Amino acid sequence: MKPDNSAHREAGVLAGIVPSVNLAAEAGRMDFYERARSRNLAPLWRVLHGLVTDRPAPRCVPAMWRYAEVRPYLMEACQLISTGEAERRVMVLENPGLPGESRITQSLFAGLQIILPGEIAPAHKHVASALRFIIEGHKAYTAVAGERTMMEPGDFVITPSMTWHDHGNESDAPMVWLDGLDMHIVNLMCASFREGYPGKVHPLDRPEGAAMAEAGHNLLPVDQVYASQTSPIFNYPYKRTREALDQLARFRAADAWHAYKMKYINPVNGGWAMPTLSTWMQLIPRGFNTASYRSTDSAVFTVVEGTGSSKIGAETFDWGPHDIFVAPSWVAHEHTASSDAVVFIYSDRVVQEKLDFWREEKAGV
Ligand code: 1HN
Repeated sequence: MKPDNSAHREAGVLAGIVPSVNLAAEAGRMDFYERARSRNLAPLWRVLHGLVTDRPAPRCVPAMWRYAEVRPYLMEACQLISTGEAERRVMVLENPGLPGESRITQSLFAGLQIILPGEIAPAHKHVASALRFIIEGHKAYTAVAGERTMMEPGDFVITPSMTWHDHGNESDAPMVWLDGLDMHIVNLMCASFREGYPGKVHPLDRPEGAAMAEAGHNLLPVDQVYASQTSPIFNYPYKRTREALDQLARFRAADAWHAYKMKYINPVNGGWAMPTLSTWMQLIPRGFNTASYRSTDSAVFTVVEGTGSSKIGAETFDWGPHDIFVAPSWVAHEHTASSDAVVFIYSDRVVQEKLDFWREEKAGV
């Protein structure tokens, strides 16, 4: 048994130890702790305040990935491995506070996927839901549950839980998108299943545009039963999103904290488009400075258009198109746009709301 006065304890265990515990007396309890451990028992009073913190204590830190710096690595990956060999050629955006964990925040995955002309990312399905946010390229498709959609920059595309999906690039240029997944939430609950499709692509049994026709016009087929909690619209095209923001900004005043921020909704129930990932598109007009804001959902931001800067905690990040940055839980952030800026955002807010965890704080309120 190590003596209890080690630097290790100072650094690690002290963060969780109950303040009323007499540290000098702890040495005399070591034998008890050791014997208890052999029975798979541990004293709560040595860890309690690390388990139940006074406020969110994210290990995730504010960080940014500049697309100009990341893109060469995506291109290099294309020289080194095919989509066929990799299954998905994705470079994971790893939060510097969570190295080696494939996490951009404690609950969220983010990666940049690149698919070259003629390549096919083979069909599979899994419990984890995915969002795709298109960064670069044209006319590559994703097929989800038997229907294809062509993807354009700024489109928000959904792969619902346990639906067959494959991707292909029939254009003559590389296609890059951001993958956001909830597998860390799935894995927290130990609820993961995954299956590969026996063929390369899953058969198509619906025409392109079917989902949009059924659910994309504020109309739904009468008597249609929706079993899934995910929106039946699986491509929210940028053209329509951008137009909505533009029209909104013509007659509404910008919100002090959000400027113009629209949530993607599921037309079946009016709720979030996905059951585990909240998604938004935000327009920050040129010269506008959003007031300081924090919430318990760590969020991932992807710039679509424009330039600006964000103060996240003590750090300031200057950004432009395709840059990706992250604001950890309960770290105050504010944005300034130097030209009209459009930013796509996703977080786990929807999960926290369902569990009654979610909180926000608006500076000045
Ligand atoms: C996945 O299935 C895809 O289907 C992308 O394109 C990224 C990251 C982790 C696990 C599964 C895809 C993924 C992924």
